[in-house]
Amino acid sequence: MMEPLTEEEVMRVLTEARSRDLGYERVFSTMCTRPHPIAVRAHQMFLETNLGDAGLFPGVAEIEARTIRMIGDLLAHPEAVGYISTGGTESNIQGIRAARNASGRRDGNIVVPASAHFSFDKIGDLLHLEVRKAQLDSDLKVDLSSVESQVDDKTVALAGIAGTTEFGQVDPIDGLSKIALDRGIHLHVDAAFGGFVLPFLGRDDLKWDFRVKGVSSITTDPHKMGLSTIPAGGLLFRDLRDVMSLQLDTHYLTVAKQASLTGTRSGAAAAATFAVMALLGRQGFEIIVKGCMDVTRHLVSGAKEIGIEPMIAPVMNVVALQVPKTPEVRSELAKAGWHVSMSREPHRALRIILMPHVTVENVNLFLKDLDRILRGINK
Ligand code: 0PR
Repeated sequence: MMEPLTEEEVMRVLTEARSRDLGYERVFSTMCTRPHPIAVRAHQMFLETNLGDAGLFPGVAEIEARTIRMIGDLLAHPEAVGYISTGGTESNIQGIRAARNASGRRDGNIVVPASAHFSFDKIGDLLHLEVRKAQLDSDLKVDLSSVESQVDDKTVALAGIAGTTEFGQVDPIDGLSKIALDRGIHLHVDAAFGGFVLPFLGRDDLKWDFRVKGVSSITTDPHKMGLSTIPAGGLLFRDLRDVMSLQLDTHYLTVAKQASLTGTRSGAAAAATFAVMALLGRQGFEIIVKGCMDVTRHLVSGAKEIGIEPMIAPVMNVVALQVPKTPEVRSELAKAGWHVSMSREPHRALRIILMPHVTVENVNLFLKDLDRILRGINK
């Protein structure tokens, strides 16, 4: 190992490295943001706690249980059971793993929308499940007849997305629920992004949470729009039975069983999530989400003024702008300091997430640069 450095030298190395990390101001490609200050305080307080051996940390274990109740309440099922995971990937893996375990199959498949996050491909690999992708309709929602045509006796779960990664679209969860109930299969809703947006939009027409009968599990990430610290994911099940299908004996820990994927896991993330949710309450999140939606509408109307249309009218604070030569435009934007991403083919577009750190001022500057770049490209 290397010779020890002085504390000052260590800090110099870290400070230099940190100075090369980007600030969030011009990052329009991320679903993360600066955590709320109270989340940072809570995180620091609970840094050394480990929910993987919860008997040693009953204080933070109780905080996690209260956090799950608050999230359950947001998802219209306060009795829901689950835990604070490391993020959407772990929550999706575990939601589907519970379904697979309950089915008793080792040669099954899952049917997910073509718009599903790539974590579902990891699931196929890890759990030995065939991942069948159902087509999207013209609104970029999953097409129910395509789902139906792919379901068979080996299907262990369906997934629907409430807030797709690339378009912010919400799948017809009630339609998926009907198929799941008819067939007696698990329906997992990936609301990794939408879980902390949709409840605050005041849109009763969007039905996607536990109010929909066939929904068995939901992913919802505090480290995205929940303003918590990384790594904070949420996984909630309607029934305890699903959590039990994930449990293994731990043999020698202070708790006899463990249902989480990771062993050692952060109590800090749970405390941070609790802190933001308790401080902001529903009203606080409504204000934040309204702010993001105002900035989203501002971006879309500004884009229209320079002749650019979104793929769909934004449902939440994710916008896919249709521009010519998308990869070129994206790299020209990067030269001007703007970080945006792209949606996949066949729905290629500039993908922009209007997180709470994105301001109207920066959207205006961005649009100016975008206009200039497009004029150059069209020449
Ligand atoms: N499900 C959905 C719908 C998602 O959008 C994401 C992540 C996940 C699951 C997986 O969540 P974790 O990354 O927490 O495991 N969506 C973002 C994306 O792929 C993740 C992200 C965040 C990427 C910040 C980049 C970044 O800078 O765009």
